[in-house]
Amino acid sequence: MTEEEFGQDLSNDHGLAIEEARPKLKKPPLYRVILLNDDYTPMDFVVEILQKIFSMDQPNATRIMLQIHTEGKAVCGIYTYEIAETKVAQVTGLAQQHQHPLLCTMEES
Ligand code: TYC
Repeated sequence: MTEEEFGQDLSNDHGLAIEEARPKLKKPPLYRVILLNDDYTPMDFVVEILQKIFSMDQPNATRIMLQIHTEGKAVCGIYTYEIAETKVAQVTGLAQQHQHPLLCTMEES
């Protein structure tokens, strides 16, 4: 079959390129989990929370606890909504069990 018969010249793209469809993966919104200072929660308890709930080693946990103590608050981690919500609930639960007034909140990052 000649090109004349087939009716088109497939060897010339006239400068047009075909782009592969990109998968539409939206990044989820992220949330900062924040611990607030108070006058009564023991420093050791906060260091333990930072180690257990926020997976910090002892030097980092101590540094962040002191930052909260001196500056009033600090970001302890950044997570997707459900994970941030779970961290807040875990901290709040542990604080209540031990009757400490420690407050933990989250805000969109
Ligand atoms: N300010 C508390 C004290 O002097 C210690 C503390 C640190 C409390 C961090 C809460 O998120 C906090 N015992």
